[in-house]
Amino acid sequence: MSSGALRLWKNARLATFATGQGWGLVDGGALVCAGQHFVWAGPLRDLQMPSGELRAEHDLQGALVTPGLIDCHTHLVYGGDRAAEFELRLQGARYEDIARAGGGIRSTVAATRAASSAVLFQTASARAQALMQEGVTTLEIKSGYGLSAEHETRCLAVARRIGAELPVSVRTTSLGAHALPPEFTGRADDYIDEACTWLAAQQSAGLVDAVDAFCDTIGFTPAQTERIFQAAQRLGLPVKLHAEQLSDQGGAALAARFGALSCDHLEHLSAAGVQALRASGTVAVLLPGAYYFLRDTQAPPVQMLRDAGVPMAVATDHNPGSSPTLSLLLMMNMACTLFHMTPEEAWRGVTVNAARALGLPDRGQLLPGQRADFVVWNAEHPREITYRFGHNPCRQVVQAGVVSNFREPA
Ligand code: DI6
Ligand code: FE
Repeated sequence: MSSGALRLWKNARLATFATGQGWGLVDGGALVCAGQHFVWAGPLRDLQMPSGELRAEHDLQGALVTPGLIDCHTHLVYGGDRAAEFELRLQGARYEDIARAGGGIRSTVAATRAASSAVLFQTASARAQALMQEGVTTLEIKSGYGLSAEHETRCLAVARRIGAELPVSVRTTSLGAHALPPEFTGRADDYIDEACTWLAAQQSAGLVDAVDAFCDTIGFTPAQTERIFQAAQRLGLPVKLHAEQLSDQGGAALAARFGALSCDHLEHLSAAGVQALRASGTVAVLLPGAYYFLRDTQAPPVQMLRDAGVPMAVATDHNPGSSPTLSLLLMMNMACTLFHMTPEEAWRGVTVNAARALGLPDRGQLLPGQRADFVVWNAEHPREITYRFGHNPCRQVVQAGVVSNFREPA
């Protein structure tokens, strides 16, 4: 455990999300950080101050503190927007039909390739900051709008730069198998062959933490997805999957065979798919923003996932086509209203289970040894934060033991 200068936050109402303890509420709580980690998280009255210089002491006067929020599924780096496509959909055009006609993801690919890296960084970091204003301290960012060796690498480098320059942890995911780029029309297998070859260079440049694919009728087949997964597995990279969003392709069972960290979307997940996720310990990442914005009517099978004990996470899926939201707090409310998750499930979905979906066991709970990522709220109980919507009660964010933003109490 790191020692040295200590920082103390006292008189907090902690929601620790310790395993098996519900909210894990602790009144009169204290947090002590040494460097980037907690050395104490629990009742102030039980605190035995570790040795070391006490550099700062904050009295939170009873305010609620939770773990920092984790947005475990975003596509933050892209050029342009799809507001015109939204209008077309409102007039009756279907998302899949727009995609098949060369719009959709492909139109964002054209705008992304045309944008300079400076513009991609500036727009993506503004989006990251919007998420951080609500208490996000860890963020996953996928590529997938470059779809060539050069442009995928550029997008992953922009994602890495966000983690280097802003007070947020970034995990990068390579999503070359997001859509078929126009130069490969009619040659999806050739494209997959090529995309598999990019991973080693991305990995040696330190640009990739996991590999993802879009397995669906407008994406790639299970056989093509499997080839991407085999390439990832050869490099020792963990996999995730956009699975059963628009149709049931058996993607969850395929991903489970590869020990996937997560399967995401899952509106069309079957009972067999649920059992496959259970057996492999894969996290189900639910994305109410895309369900809402595409005006989907089939919700993911939350009760089956709950009954099977599959851990559930919740994320924004921020992207220009199907989920242009920048509010993880709103997604927590929607996970409850649209998917019938409980407020506590929604909270675990953006803390401890989101951490698991990223393969990060060092965060998501307020416990000694965890990273000192936490949020001070203008609220008395975490359930209030899932109840209101379009409201941001985030007062203060601490990331890796350092105060990273401050807002006066409302
Ligand atoms: N599913 C999604 O919801 C995003 N990607 C995917 O595979 C949407 C991407 C887009 O429409 O731009
Ligand atoms: Fe997505």
